[in-house]
Amino acid sequence: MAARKLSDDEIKQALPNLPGWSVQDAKLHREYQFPDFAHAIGFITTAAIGIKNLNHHPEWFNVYNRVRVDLSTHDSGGITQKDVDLAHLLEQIARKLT
Ligand code: H2B
Repeated sequence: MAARKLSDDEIKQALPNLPGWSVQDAKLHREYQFPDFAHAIGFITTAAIGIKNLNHHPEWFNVYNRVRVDLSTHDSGGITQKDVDLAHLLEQIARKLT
């Protein structure tokens, strides 16, 4: 069964714990900037292991040292707790690389 879509209030409550994240086009959004390309790719490959375990996948776009991330749950048509959990996972990994 698809995860439950979070309400606007629930999303508003989650955002203060995710500095740098916002809602853009009904997705959790953040842009990371790393020291260089190797760190950006390091972020993507390190995160891939956790993403595989969560079985929840980001939309992301890399240009040189930047990675733009957009999270939503396609099966549910919006933002769910899975997206919030994935955002926290990405934060933990990015913190070590920025
Ligand atoms: N990732 C995202 N972002 N949204 C989904 O709805 C989704 C996913 N669905 N990863 C998962 C895989 C689903 O297809 C499997 C069957 O759990």
